[in-house]
Amino acid sequence: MNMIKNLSAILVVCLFSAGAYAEHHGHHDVKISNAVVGATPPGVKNGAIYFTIENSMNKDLMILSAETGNAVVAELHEHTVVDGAMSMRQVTSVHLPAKKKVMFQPGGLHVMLFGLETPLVAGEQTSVTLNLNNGEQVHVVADIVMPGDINSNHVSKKGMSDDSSNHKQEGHKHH
Ligand SMILES: [Cu+2]
Repeated sequence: MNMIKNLSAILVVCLFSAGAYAEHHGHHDVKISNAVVGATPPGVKNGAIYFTIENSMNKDLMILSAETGNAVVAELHEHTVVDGAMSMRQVTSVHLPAKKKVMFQPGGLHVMLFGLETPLVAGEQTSVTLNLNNGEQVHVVADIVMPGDINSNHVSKKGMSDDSSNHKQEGHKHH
């Protein structure tokens, strides 16, 4: 009797964990950190968002597109050097290898915002959503900083990022 009772208890726990896991999947397994975008000078309607994205899953993922409510379009972009001159081009997807971090940084990948609805003001935040090939959406909240504060490590000032606070979920225990 005891054993049957225990087995059913285990079954219930497993079912619950599986459900909770699926529900919060994206927030736990793909993490954004250090997201920044430069403040826009008057009249400038474009911006480039930089961040680090970590895929902690055991399988590769792809970013297929980006979207935002604060610009006409958000595109996945890459800087390239063509004949010694820096240019940028749209990329159709970004590969996120399993268990790896991918840096969106100056001179490389970025999310380009075209046709900003409102200027990017230093000290405020703006956000984009990344659509992954597994159907998950990843929300990127970027701190707007002075363009001169952005370097290859995204931002020269430390301790201003609080990116993970809204991703913490309790009750996600499946030991
Ligand atoms: Cu660009």
